[in-house]
Amino acid sequence: MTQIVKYLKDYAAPNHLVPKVDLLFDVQNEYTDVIITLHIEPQNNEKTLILQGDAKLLMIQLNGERLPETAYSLVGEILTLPNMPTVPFTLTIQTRVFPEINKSFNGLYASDGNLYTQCEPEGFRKITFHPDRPDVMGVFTTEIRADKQKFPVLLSNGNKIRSGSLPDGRHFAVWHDPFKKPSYLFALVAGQLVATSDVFVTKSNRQVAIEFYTRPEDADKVAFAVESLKNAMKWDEERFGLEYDLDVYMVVAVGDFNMGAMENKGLNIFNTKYVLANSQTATDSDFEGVESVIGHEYFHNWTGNRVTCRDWFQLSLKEGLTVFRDQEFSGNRASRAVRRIENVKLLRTHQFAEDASPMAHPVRPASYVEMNNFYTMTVYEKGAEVVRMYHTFLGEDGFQRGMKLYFERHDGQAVTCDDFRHAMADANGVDFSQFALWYSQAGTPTLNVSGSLQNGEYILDVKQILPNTPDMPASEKKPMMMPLAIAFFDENGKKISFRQPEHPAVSNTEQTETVLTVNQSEQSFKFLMNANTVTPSLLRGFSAPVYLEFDYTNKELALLLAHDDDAFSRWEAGQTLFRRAIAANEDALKNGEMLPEHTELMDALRNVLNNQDIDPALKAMLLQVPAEAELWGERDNLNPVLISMAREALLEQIAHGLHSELLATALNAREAENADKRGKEIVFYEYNPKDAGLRSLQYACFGLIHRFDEIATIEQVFEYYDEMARKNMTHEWGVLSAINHNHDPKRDELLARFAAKFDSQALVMDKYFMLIASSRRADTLAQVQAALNHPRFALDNPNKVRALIGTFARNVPHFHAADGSGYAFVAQHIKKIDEFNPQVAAGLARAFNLLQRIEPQRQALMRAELEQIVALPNLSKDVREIVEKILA
Ligand code: B3K
Ligand code: ZN
Repeated sequence: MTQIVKYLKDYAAPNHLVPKVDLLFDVQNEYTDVIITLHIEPQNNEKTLILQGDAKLLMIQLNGERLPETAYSLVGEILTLPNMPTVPFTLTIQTRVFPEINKSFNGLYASDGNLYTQCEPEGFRKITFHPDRPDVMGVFTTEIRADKQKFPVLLSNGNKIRSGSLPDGRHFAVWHDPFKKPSYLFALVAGQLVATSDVFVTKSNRQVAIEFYTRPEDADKVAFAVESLKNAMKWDEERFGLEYDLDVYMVVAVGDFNMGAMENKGLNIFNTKYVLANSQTATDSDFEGVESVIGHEYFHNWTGNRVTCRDWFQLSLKEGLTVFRDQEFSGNRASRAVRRIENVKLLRTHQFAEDASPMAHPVRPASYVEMNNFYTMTVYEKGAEVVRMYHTFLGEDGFQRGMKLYFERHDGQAVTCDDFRHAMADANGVDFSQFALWYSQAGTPTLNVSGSLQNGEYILDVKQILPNTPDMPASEKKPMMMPLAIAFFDENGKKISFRQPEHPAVSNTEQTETVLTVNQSEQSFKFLMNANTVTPSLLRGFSAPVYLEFDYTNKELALLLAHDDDAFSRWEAGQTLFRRAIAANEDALKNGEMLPEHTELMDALRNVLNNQDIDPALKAMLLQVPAEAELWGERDNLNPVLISMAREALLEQIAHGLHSELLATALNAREAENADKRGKEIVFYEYNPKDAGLRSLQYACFGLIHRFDEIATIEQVFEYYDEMARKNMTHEWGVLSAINHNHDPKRDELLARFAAKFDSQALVMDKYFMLIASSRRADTLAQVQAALNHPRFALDNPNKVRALIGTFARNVPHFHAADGSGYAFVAQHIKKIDEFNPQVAAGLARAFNLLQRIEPQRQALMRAELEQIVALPNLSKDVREIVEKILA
């Protein structure tokens, strides 16, 4: 089957603009009729109008006159009208859609009897006909008519300008959005929902009504999201000078949603997971997720909605920038340093893996078959790193000058990543032409660095190595421009001051840290300093999204781990020690030898645990061993189960070697968390960043301690589970996660109690399914299969699928089981789910990403499953695109 590939190089400006759109939604029981009136302005005397639509077409009128069917043709999703006027005209089109049977959660769909829309990127065409491309922007007025009892709440973008009753127990509401917007930002919600209201007063003293819509039984879980929104609104005014522009900001929570949330103008629609949180049902990291997604969607109002993308290739223009903004915002929680490490860990675990896979693509993809497949870690997270590099080069003031110019030039427009880059360059008089390569070259660069000290002169040699990717061989790639932040430490862990003789601006200045501009394949940098031994601290703050190679000794790494004042570099030193220890374990396991002892690592960790000056949240991060996917790197012929065993073995070595230190650290953190609560009437331990840090440290330790003695552990946990569960969900989850791999039947009993207690809380049931699917126990696949029949599991609910099947697909020993049972299970569900929700199915298919780099036996098993999938006659283009790339 041939797929239609769209290319960036084929972009052409639209031949018809649609500056005004009037919509009427007539909601009936089994269907909804949609009448759209497009006010069309032809460009360049173009007569042929092309519209996109994938809805049942009932009729078309040109300037109010019905068109005969001979006046147009509809082939697939493309409606061609050949003889249209070359002066402005209106086209009125009626379609019929069936939301109750739409389980793709794309376009207009029903969930729990209510109606919701999802239009980004190309869902508007599932509702009606329109050019449906982001560079065609218009002012929308939307009328909704529906039964008053069944649909008491009727919402769309902008401000409500009229509402009232209609005959037969029906009513209507008319919404008008004064801001021009692309069709992907259109939204409609109708149903039985309650509003939690608040007010935000903007810096220019305008009152903005805040309304969060939920099911009545969830209204007790929105307070934190409302607070987060107000914080985000304030933060954007203070940091970026950006103010909200409508009179109302609405957020609607829905349990059936393909992703996290959607930034529709004035009417965000959210997955319940990122709105609903109270301490009984949500963990600290759930609270943090709510805060950052609420911030993210709000920040889109300027970076995405006011200035949008010219075409979908430019997606990172809004997503990379908005992720950068939400990362900067998530300010309440822990320290900046810890947040930075969390973001880097996410990038390196998932984006680096993507970059090393057949799905690798540049931050601005050059082609796609299904745009939904490109809402990726590369576009979002690497895109945010690209924005961060501008910031690192320009500093906060220079970056803000660039942002200001960007809005001055482009407010109300649909633009490109180049427009953003030009604004950054022009506002600062900096040449960023080489920097454009970040948007066109895929793959993770490697910086290979070496250093030598002679007579007070330290030379740092930097080589830049670019990888082959499926779209481009390394030989065609040009060296990239990136900031390399560095400092130097002496043998006592003190920072060394230095001069850069070759750097005219600062050649006489004593510095202790600097940012180098790397822009060639090989470069040397010279530093003058008074020192005998030098340990460089490189890529500080993770100043560029690259692999860094430097031949540190373990002793040097231990020095950095103990003394580096850059939290990322400090953490990274520890990570390198972990990686080395795991690699050594892997060799030993492969050769049937005794595991090495890792004395330097153990000593370094002991120092970390005993160091009372380290912030608890950072200490928890320092104890985290790299994730499995981080260990795969760019290796070939890999056996993921062996690597996983080597990693598990290290965890057990740490548990045994540092048992008493871990226990003392955990108990101290627990004591610190309890201290200020004694004697107070506390129902639940509430989320706050300080306590969250203390809790993350407790469970970082307990997760290890529980490996010390499985049998004693489960007995103890059985005793104190209720006490912990009474405190809050973070404790309850922490305890359950720590014993989740335990083979004792008491583990099953605790999980069953947990499920029974939270039977009516959908989001907590997701946690139950995650526990089942992430266990390393031998019977996990059987338990996952049984869970499919649990009354609270639903294959058509994306959160449930991700919790159970998605989690299982990341459970390395089980997904990669040598008999292929894990592959078969996931493949079977990809096929089933693809029949009604291609996006969710395509998400699962990415689990097979490792195909080309896995050892031959597993590779054959994986391949067999994938070949069966591509052979399906009705396979969606979403899954087909992913699977064909993996197999290619
Ligand atoms: N822009 C949406 C994502 C839409 C995904 C479509 N498959 C949410 C966000 O990034 O804020
Ligand atoms: Zn976004």
